Amino acid sequence: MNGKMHEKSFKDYFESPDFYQLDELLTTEHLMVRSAIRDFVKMEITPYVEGWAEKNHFPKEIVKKFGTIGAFGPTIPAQYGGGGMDYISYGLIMQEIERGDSGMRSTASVQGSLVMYPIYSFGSEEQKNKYLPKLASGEMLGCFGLTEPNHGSNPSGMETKFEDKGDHYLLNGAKMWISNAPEADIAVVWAKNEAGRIHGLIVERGMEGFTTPETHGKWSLRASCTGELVFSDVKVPKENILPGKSGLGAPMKCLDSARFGIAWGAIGAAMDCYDAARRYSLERIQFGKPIGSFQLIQKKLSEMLTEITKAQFLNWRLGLLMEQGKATTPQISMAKRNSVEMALKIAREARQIHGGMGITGEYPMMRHMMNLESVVTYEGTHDIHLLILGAEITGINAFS
Ligand code: TGC
Ligand code: FAD
Repeated sequence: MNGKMHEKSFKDYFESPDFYQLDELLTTEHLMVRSAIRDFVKMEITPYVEGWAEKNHFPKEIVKKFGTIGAFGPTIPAQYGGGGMDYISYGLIMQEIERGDSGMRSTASVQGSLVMYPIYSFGSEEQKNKYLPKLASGEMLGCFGLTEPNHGSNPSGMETKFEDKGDHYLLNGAKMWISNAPEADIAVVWAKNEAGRIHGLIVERGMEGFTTPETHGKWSLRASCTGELVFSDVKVPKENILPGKSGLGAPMKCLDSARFGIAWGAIGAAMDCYDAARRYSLERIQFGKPIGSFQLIQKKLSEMLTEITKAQFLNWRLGLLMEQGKATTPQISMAKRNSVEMALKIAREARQIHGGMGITGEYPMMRHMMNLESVVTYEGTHDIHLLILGAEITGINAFS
């Protein structure tokens, strides 16, 4: 099915707030990248996304389109097909895509941060040349398998394992809640060897014993596809192990990059809700006046703009720290946690400003709100990020 079959005639009037003139801190390249992705989202995502979400449809054709506009692996060097851009550009791309839909941003951030990043950072030269250009162009779609049915917040307990069989590895186990899985051509899978050490393996669709059943019944991220990865005696060629890093630190390093993308992305969802509420408050007349003239509505809008502005600055500073290689995991946790909580609150308030109309797909808030319930859970739940911060503050790890 193509996008047109799910088309609804939505006109996208989005205008982004820049209350503290943060744009002056962005480079010409940043502004160009943001404007290109914003135009793309207005043309290719927002007119259709309500229809996709309503029908729980992942528009596979978006993958090649994302490849064309450079949404996959923006920070990966150009020699491997990436954008060779900085982290603020990456953040802005995620912000604009999630302004359209969190599920669309999931597709892009999994491909860039959780598939291309580990292959680029821990892969062999052969692996980089084989996979990265195809992933960057959207010719290939990837997914990242860390979470298991019995191990979500505590991935170090994972049960998926591989044995060295001389000329290949034999992989057994299962991963759950994996974005892109049902449509992915490859999976970066984290599994333990005989000694209990975690390694990354590249598993390709078509390998015998490897299946990717779809997860049905989601009320969230309905335009994104989610599934399981099931490994039943899968023979993985030895050249498919990522040689550069092992241990839990390897997948966690990928998550640092992906969580950074979410911190920016969630602001996009918040901006979309705020902007819709601002416009509605000027159009909707009650008691003979626009509802925007009532103090309680103005309070809601003022608080939304304040929170968006604070989050924009936190992310911008984090982008610079990422660029300098100085950003820490707790700093990233703070930004991810702050942005998603802020976006969820704004989605709820913006929905209220729309009254009854707010519960329909005529406006984006309910879809963003439902999507954000996944965003607040994946890549570390809200409380897990709180505990990562708590450990940083006190020096005491609440997990152990
Ligand atoms: P802990 O003892 O803290 O650490 C174990 C080892 O890992 C190292 N490490 C890191 N290394 C590099 N970067 C990081 N960010 C790291 N975090 C941890 C650490 O140094 C240690 O290494 P070593 O050599 O000393 O052994 O681990 P713990 O067992 O206490 O677990 C806590 C932890 C960190 C796993 C937990 O805080 C956590 O983050 N849980 C959340 C799990 C999670 O985020 N899963 C995400 C799955 S992927 C996903 O959701 C994709 S959704 C994508 C989409 O659709 O957009
Ligand atoms: P649990 O870990 O079972 O947590 C349940 C509750 O217990 C949470 O509230 C949690 O905060 C709390 N809790 C757990 N431990 C503690 C503690 N020590 N102290 C206090 N509270 C605690 N994973 C992937 O690997 N790849 C993907 O692509 C991917 N995509 C996803 C897409 C979607 C739509 C969703 C919903 C999830 C996805 N995930 C993916 C999985 C996601 O990362 C996990 O859902 C998340 O890490 C939480 O794990 P869990 O669901 O098992 O919850």
